Amino acid sequence: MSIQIKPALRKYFIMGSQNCESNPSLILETAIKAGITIFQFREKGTSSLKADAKIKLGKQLREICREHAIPFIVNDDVELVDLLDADGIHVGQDDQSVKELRKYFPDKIIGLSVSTPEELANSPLELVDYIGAGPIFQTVTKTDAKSVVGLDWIRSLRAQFPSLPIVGIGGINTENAESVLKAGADGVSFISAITQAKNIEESVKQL
Ligand code: TZP
Ligand code: MG
Repeated sequence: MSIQIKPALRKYFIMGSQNCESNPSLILETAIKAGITIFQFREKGTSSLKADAKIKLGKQLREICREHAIPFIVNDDVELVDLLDADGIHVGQDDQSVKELRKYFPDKIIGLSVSTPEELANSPLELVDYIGAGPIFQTVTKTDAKSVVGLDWIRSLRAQFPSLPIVGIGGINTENAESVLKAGADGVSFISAITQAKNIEESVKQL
């Protein structure tokens, strides 16, 4: 399956069991039926599943994505990418280097988080398929998130790289998603906008 990355970034749902107050598989299925375009399995933090339980949930979510032809990305865990036959991996600046990842995964999607001009200068953009830019707004979901960068970060990236696939992240919700797209992002990524939504269908449509 060859994936067109820009349209896939449009509604990028990220989630792990630690983000969910009900069954993660049901939340994912509902979000897919409502129109998300890509999914990232991000099982991370103190209350997240570990070892076999993490793999078991990952396999379930992977299968749901496969059934609906939704690209399945794994956060940061190279072994899990292989185990789950993921379509790609997303890493931060302090994770495994993109150069190593690209050697190991010549054909998979690689996404990289970029939050500052310094990080940008140190990022091998020619080796990644997209970048995650943020946190655009204040987030309560990631306790160790970097400082808020605002919409100007998207505008600046877009001005420097007219064709780079960019997805915004951090505090993006039904109210502010459009401003992220208008600033130049190809899409919006979100956790709590869906995992905390009163009505997942309505929220995915508005994002
Ligand atoms: N990286 C930067 S902010 C963030 C991540 C994983 C959390 C996004 O969660 P939310 O609930 O959409 O603000
Ligand atoms: Mg990471």
